Amino acid sequence: AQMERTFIAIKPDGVQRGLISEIVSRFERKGFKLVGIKIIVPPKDFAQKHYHDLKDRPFFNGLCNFLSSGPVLAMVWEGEGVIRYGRKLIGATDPQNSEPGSIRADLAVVVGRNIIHGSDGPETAKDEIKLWFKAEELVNYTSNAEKWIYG
Ligand code: YYY
Ligand code: MG
Repeated sequence: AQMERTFIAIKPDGVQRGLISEIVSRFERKGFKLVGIKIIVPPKDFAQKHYHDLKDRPFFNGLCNFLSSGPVLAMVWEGEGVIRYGRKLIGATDPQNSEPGSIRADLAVVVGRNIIHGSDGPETAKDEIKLWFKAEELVNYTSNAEKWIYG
């Protein structure tokens, strides 16, 4: 299997709405492997680093204020194709356009409160994992289910 890792975060709205287990279970049941997890309130300057690509957008300040307004569940998930497929599980940025069955479609209504973040490609996955986690916070292990998931 071509194992890769992606950064997934449940934003303060998802945490406050009690959606942690619902969202974690969707990645877990799919067959992806959780290799890092923690809950933190990211400071504003940290949120600005995380969303630096969007610094010229009109919603940037509100977005960073929101991300740092409460606890965020930060995770690293591993699996074959997890970067691209994680984005499919999450759904389109605006929940009004997300495919039914996706997390944002099923659990959110507006773009500014779309409850979850996922890295959008291999480079951002690498950068975001490094920003949010120390190397020693990520674990390497073999799940007994892997031979049944990957054959
Ligand atoms: O990667 P993704 O979260 O799907 O969208 P981005 O284009 O990276 O934007 C990050 C974040 O910004 C989005 O999840 C909600 C917010 N946002 C917004 O509030 N209004 C927009 N028009 C676009 C994005
Ligand atoms: Mg993005």
